[in-house]
Amino acid sequence: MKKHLSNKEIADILFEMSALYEMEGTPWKPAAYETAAHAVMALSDDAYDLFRKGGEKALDGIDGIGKAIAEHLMEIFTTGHFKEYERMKKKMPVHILELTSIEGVGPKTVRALWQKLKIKNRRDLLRAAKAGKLARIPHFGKKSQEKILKGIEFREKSGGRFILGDILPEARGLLEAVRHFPETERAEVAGSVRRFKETIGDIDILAVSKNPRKTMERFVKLPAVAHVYGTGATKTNVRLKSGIDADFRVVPVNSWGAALNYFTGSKEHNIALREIAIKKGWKLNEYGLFKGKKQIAGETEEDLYKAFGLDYIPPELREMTGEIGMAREGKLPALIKQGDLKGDLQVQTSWTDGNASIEKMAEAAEAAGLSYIAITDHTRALAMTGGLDEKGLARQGKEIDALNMKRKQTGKKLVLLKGAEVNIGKDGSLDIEDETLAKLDIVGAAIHSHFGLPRAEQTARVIRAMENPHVDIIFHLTARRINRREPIDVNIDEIIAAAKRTKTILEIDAYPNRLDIKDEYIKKCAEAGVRMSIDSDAHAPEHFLALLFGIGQARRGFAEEKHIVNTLPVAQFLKTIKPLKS
Ligand code: DGT
Ligand code: CA
Ligand code: CA
Ligand code: ZN
Repeated sequence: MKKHLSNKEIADILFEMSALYEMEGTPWKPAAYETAAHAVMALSDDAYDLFRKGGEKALDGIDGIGKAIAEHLMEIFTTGHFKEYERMKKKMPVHILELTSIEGVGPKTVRALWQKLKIKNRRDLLRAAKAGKLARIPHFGKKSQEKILKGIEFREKSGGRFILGDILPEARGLLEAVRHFPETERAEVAGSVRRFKETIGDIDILAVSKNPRKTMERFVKLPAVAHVYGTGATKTNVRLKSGIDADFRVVPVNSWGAALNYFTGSKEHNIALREIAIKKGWKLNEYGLFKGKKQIAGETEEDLYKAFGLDYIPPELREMTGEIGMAREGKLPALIKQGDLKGDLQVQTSWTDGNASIEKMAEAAEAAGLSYIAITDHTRALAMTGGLDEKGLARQGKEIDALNMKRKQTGKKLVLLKGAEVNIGKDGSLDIEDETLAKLDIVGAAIHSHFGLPRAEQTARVIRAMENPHVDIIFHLTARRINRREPIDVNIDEIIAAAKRTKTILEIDAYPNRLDIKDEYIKKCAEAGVRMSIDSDAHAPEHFLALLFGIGQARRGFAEEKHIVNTLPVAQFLKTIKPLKS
């Protein structure tokens, strides 16, 4: 192992450690390593640099990294070894993260696959599943075998695209590095990352430089760069250590706006703009907007849109879903912005499958700038998470009351609301009695099983849950996991009509591999006047950061502040939400 690992490489090792400990059934450590991995992913600085400048103290000081793990990081940075990791990997020499990225494969399965069938990676697993060998594994039936086959197929179909949540920290890290080069005059991330698309093919970065050649030299030497495909005075293509490719371009200052616009895309949006130019007898390319030889716009994106007689179109809307017509008529929505959320309506704690206490989650949410959160642990039917029954919810309610009192007395602002993530059964029934639901501040209902029901049955199932007068929100409606599990099949127009009739909120789950409901459905909800919420679905204190992706997705869905209920302050929110259903 090298001493100087990138944040992504460190995080991967920590994720592997978490899985390895889980295989061994070690208590606590899996959660601690997972939290630490997320913490490293969320860092804006290189962990190695932090260590070089601030020693072990700087590592220990990172939120989410405890003393023991800080010592292990120091071991890597000073010796190039992580003895405990190496010992465990020797016993289990398999591609853990590649295998666990398949739906239906957890750490315990990875261990059984290795011990019984010597399966090391996805290819081995595919071969074994096709040959029907998985049935040899304890507790494995035909059904699990089929599920794994489906998971692998789905994974391969997604064609190597990366989840935005896994990429954004790295893209922003690269951007920061480029901005710090002394020759850089300006720099920006372009492409699908700037449009906040849910999956990313490659990262595109643009810069203006006083010395393009020098800038390129510095870029290829960045620690995140693993391989250089090609480099020239204006364009460099590399593969990053995380496995994604990046395109880096240096453009002339007069062309900045035109280049940023061109390389932000989408391609379809670009083509539409170019057609407007042609109709007017102009020419648009990545160097500018030209009338004959004369550049008439393109120094900034703003002047470019203005020259076309269009309002400025935010990157998230540039997908040819009506944005150009709206910009022409001055009818673009005033999109919800980062920072507009005041509450979070879906938070899990160590009462079920979250990894932190209610109090810890409250602290983290307050630090993230929120002023209320609903505690929505899982319910009875999700026995594997320790789902709460009526008595459990009552006990939790008492703890929340006590915590709110204590927080108030100590001058803490954030308010805790009582809630639950109630499970929707196969027939649309709920696993908690109405009497208990009536006592909660907020009830979310969600699907966690029977993903394969036919459309009519699946749609009726969700609608039945919405018809329960206590259900305020449907959490992650389609239950998809991006790159992992297909969404359930529902008739979205019927669901939206029912949400409007029953005054049920539809959630935008901000967790980066859910983003559920997706942009297209958000737009339909906004048009139909169905209210939405943006929730983190946090299972750990650092997960509140995910709200960023929910807001990005909401913007892609043309949503404004008024469409999202948890932009309201808590008193107004509570006053609004209950009468909705009565
Ligand atoms: P990705 O990387 O697949 O997630 O998606 P993008 O949108 O980042 O696409 P990428 O990286 O291939 O190209 C970046 C932008 O460059 C793209 O959004 C629009 C522009 N672009 C690329 N190829 C073409 C093209 O053939 N025609 C036009 N008009 N624009 C293009
Ligand atoms: Ca791209
Ligand atoms: Ca590209
Ligand atoms: Zn959960």
